[in-house]
Amino acid sequence: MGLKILLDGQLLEKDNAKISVFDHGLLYGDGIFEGIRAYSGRVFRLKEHIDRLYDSAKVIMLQMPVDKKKMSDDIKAVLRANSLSDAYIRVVVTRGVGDLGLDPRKCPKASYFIIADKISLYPDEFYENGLEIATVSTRRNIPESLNPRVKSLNYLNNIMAKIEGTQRAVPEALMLNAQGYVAECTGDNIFIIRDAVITTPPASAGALLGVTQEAVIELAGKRKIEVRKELFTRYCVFTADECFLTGTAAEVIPVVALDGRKIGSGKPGDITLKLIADYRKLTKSSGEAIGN
Ligand code: PXG
Repeated sequence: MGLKILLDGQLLEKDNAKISVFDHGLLYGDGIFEGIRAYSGRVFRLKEHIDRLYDSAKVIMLQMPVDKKKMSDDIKAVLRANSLSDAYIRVVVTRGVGDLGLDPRKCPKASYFIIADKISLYPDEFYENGLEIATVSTRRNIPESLNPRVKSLNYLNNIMAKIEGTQRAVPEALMLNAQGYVAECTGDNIFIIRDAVITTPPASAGALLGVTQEAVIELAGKRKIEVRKELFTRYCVFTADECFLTGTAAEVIPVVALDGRKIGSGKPGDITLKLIADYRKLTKSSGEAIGN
């Protein structure tokens, strides 16, 4: 028995879960998605992911095919159908089938599918030794064109940056906004720490408002560490004491160098290590039960 995918409300074997070549999600990247994780039979921050998905839909004027409750129930149903308690979940909503023109009015019904699979984790050494990252020349989309807060199916901006990062042999690439301020990485938010104050760019810098980012801000607050959401430049990353990235897949991961400049001691910092531990505890002790 293979992996079961939920497509438009129906559970199907992976090989039978297919969408049309006329789907505008494929033809134009017209759609939205979420990447969510389940830990020990519980979906982490499900409400936050669902809210972000429906906010993305609203911004691109996509009529959601189901309501939030049904979407949440379907996510849990896919996990149960595949007997997964620790998983990576991908929720995709496309504009649906239309004609070859751009006009979304020709797509009468949005499609959605949910994939839940085993999570492929980053190697342990990334967490123990930290990452070396590089700034790439591809700038993050300007919010006036396509707001990076919308988690749209059009990820070419990030993919172009990822390609540059790969050419430079780094596991993550740092993206600046059009003004030259630090925005985020291709699939992760960035934090820096200097003199025990944590700073992360606001979404208005041209970043996705990360669910992990928000969780880490809460955890830092519990430790009474000051957190600021402020614009900063590469200079501030070079001269930081510590740096780390956050994302659903990566969780909290230390960064020890940017563009050949060692950050702080060149090793994962103390506050970063504490937040990694706090985040791991949080993922194991919270979340919405999948049920059985
Ligand atoms: N910024 C961007 C551009 C993202 O795509 C994050 C930040 C982190 O957000 P969350 O809510 O997950 O803390 C993301 C995450 C991957 C991958 O393979 C990551 C994302 C999407 C697709 C793939 O690392 N999104």
